[in-house]
Amino acid sequence: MYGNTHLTEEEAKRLNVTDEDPEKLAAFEAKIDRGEKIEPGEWMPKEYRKQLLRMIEQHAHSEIVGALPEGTWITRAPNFRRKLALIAKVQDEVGHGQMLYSAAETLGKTREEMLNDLMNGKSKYSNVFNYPANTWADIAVIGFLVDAAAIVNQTINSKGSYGPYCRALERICYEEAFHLKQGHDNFVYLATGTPHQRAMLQEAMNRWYRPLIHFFGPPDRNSKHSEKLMKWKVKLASNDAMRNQFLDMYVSKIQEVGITLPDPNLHKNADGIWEFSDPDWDEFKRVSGGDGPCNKERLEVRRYAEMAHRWVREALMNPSDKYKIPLA
Ligand code: BYC
Repeated sequence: MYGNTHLTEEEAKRLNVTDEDPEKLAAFEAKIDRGEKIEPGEWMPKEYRKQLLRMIEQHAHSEIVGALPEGTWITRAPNFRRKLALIAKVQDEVGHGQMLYSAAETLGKTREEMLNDLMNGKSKYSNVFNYPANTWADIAVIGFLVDAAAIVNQTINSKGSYGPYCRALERICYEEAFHLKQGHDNFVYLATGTPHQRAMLQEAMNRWYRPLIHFFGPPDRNSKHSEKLMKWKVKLASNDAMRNQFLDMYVSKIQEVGITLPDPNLHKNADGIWEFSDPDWDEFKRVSGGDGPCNKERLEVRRYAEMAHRWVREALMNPSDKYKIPLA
């Protein structure tokens, strides 16, 4: 055993904690085992901090980049009510990014450093936001199913071990529940609409099916970080378990309105586990590694926003005469 922890020497090596103080490590593990939260400023293993930061930062980037595909449809929403709902949703997503950047900052990296790493391609964000939103039906699929997938992931992980992340996730899930409802309403409206609307929705569903399967990360056998993250209760279910829960909850809701999924092998086996064809994990690697259909465009928009709005940040951070509006 490693010190008085529950870890074998072998496990301690895999978790990358062999240079940590075994007493402190044992107390940290006991706290997590009791279901208590770790709070900023408390002792934590370096690897826990590193993994948490990576995951929360990626999540924060996903929220603000994720606002872009839907954001492009605000000016083209088909009517006033849809436009209002979409504006509110996109604004929420950016707010989620802010909450998550604040949670990540408690781990010692500044917001500026995180945004720089997003723009220079060093940090990842969710694969799904590197696909185009070609038609209004894409907005229905994103609002209903990307948000549903996110809720599955976030509801599970909101019971995790790091206080600031869990509190942010609880608040995010509360708002995502509204996003899902408006997405579902839009999805059902198109599915039960004219033949053209149904065809448009089916075409969008066909394009989003694989990115949605990818959303939960690589299969467990290829997941690099799951062992550590699950050991420390940052992730409370594996990638495959979350993907399975999503399929369990949503395949029937898609099919009940007459929309099909483009995989003839998608079915639930006798053990209650969903099986599907190989969803092309090479595509997942390419897209999450920077070479998807919209990666360049997404990062260019972020860089432009950073440049065009620099003066606002400067005015807020360093109020000086330069930005004062002369009173008449
Ligand atoms: N996309 O070891 P693994 C939203 C990477 S936004 C890209 O299994 P882990 C919304 C992974 O980073 C909410 N990359 O990783 C917003 C790792 O690469 P690195 C989005 C992915 O961390 C606007 C490698 O693959 N949700 O809802 O144990 C509008 C190996 O993976 C992805 C989140 O961000 C991916 N999908 O588990 C609408 C959830 N998956 O870092 C909606 C927070 C994996 O070694 N994140 N990779 O280079 C998580 O829960 C976990 O990070 C994951 C992956 C389950 C995604």
